[in-house]
This record gives sequence, structure tokens and C-alpha cells, in this order.
Amino acid sequence: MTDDRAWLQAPHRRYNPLLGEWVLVSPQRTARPWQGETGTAASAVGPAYDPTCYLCPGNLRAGGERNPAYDTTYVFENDFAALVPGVAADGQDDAGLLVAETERGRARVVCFSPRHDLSVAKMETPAIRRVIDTWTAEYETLAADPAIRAVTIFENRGAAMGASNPHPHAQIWANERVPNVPAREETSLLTYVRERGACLLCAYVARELALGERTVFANEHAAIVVPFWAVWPFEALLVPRRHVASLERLASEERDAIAEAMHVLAAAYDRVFEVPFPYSMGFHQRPTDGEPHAEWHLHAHYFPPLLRSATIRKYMVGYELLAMPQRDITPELAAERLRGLVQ
Ligand code: H2U
Ligand code: ZN
Repeated sequence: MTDDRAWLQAPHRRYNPLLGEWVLVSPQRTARPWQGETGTAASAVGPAYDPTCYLCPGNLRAGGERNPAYDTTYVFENDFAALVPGVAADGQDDAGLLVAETERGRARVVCFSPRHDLSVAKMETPAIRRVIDTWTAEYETLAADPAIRAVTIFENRGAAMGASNPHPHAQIWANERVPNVPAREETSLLTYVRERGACLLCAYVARELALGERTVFANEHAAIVVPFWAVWPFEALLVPRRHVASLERLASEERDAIAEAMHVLAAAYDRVFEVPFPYSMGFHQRPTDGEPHAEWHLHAHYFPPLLRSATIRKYMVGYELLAMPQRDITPELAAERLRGLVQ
């Protein structure tokens, strides 16, 4: 079927209402020759247990502690934490130019499974559900700390995204103050409610599910789309269909639905180039400052770097560092490709 929207084939820019910024889309550019780096494909995963892995059960970590013989999920305080509690409040503001302030926080590591060789794509949905339950418990514990006002749960998968270890794991960084990106999203969500009387993400997901062209997968309680404003080639947004602000407010069947959606997306990703697909993913949810934050709608972003093969990745360089993000393959084509790989 031909699409009669001529602008779709021409260079155009699209608005990201969550961040309040634009992305340049250049669909005509996908035919250009590639003479840059080819790199090497992400290597295959190793054995079920690796005696040299610092996340495997029973092993010694780099920080000197020994992991227990865990048989489900396992959480520990990051031995090399970027954020630590007990920092005395201090800082400076020199004419609005040299501005700094101390930041308290915590950093945790969450192992998804004792199995070194698993990934979200290979794990069964009930095991992913246990990971979601573990994240939820961590979120609630950190939220109860009056010094913590924001909790960021994220997974770096694959060496291409800086993951230090193939053992399936995520990190949790908890801050005294809401970090840049969720702070911008909060402003956008609040503005949308004020101007249009609706939740931006409730309205967006309903619109996408009705259109279908950027939908990758949907079940009763969760939807995955390649956002209209996606920057990364195969970027995806996972959203609970009900308006819910944070993990601990999800019903049991909603957690199961999110676990299924996470599995489906990770498995589809691995089929794109027939390699373990690297990505960074993570959740945005309400700040933990004690306010209700009814404006918040929990969601997860997936940012995978691969572009045209297992070895050709997108870089955020040049124009993107100096001006604005840019993409070649349209979000519609990326969604079509991913949708075709959902099993
Ligand atoms: P990444 O693979 O996403 O980098 O996460 C691994 C984290 O595990 C990383 O933040 C921590 C690193 O500081 N880590 C420990 O806490 N203990 C160790 O023994 C090694 C790594
Ligand atoms: Zn391991």
C-alpha cells in the first residue's frame, strides 16, 4: 500500500513531546554508501556458570564481598557506587557561572538470574516477572528514604552499550534530586495536563494503537511502539495501558503483561541481525519525594545502537552533538521490521 503523505519521504523534523525537542528525519538518506567502521559482531554468550564472573552465585566480587548461592534474583550495593549516602550538604554558586552542589544517593546492582548465559530474550516470562517484583521492592525501599527523591532503574546490555559483564543484570541509581531527563519529562507531562486536560502518554498510546503503523506489540495491559519521534534506529517505548505512576502501583496482571512485553521485544531485537542486540533500557516513573505525582505515567525507553548490521551502529556525533538528533530509517519502517520479528 502506498502512503500519500509526501512529507514522509522528504527531510522533515518531528517533535518529541516528552522531551520538548525535535528530531531531524532524513528518509532519502538510507541509500548512501557506507565506508566507515565495520567492527566485530557481539560475541555469543558463555557458559551457565562462569567462575571469573563477579555476578555469578558464590563468586567473589571485585569489591571483596562474596555473592551468596542465590537461586532467583539477587541485589547488592554497587561496590563502585556513583552515588553514596551521608554526603554533607555543600556547594557553591559563583555568579550563576560556577555552580555546584553535593548530591546524596545510592547505587544498587540487580542480578536477574543465577544463570550467566541468560538474557531477557531467553528468560521465561515468570522469571522476568520476578525481576520486575525485585525492581518494585527496591523502588519502594529507596522511596521510603527521605533523602531519595528519584530512582532510575536501567539495564545496559552488551559491550556496545558499556555493559561490563554479560551476566543478566540491571543497575539502580537513586538520587537526592530528580535527574535531567525525568525532570524534563515531568515538565512536559504537567504542561500537557494543564493545556489539554489529559495524560500525554495515555493519549499517545491510544493514538498509536488506533493507527497501528508504529506498534510493535500489545497485550491487554502493555504496549510497545517505535515512538513517532524515535532517535535511535530501533528505539522503542514500552507503556502500561492504564495510567499508573510507578512500579509499585501496578496490579499483578499488569506486571505479568510488562514481563511478557519485555520478553517479546528483547527476543525480536535479537532476531533483527541474528546477534544478541545491545541496548540501554530503563524506566521513568514518579519522583519519590512524597508527593502523589498523578501526572506521571510509568514507561520504559529502549535505546539500541545498531543501525544497518550487527556491526554497523549509529553514532551520536557531529550534527547531533552540535545541533539536534537525526535519523535516516523512519520509525514506521523500524516498527514494521520489529513487528515482523515478533513471535
Ligand atoms: P554495568 O555492566 O551496567 O556496568 O553494571 C555493572 C555494575 O556492577 C557496575 O556499576 C558494579 C560496577 O560498578 N560492580 C560491583 O558493584 N562489584 C563488582 O565486583 C564488579 C562490578
Ligand atoms: Zn555470571
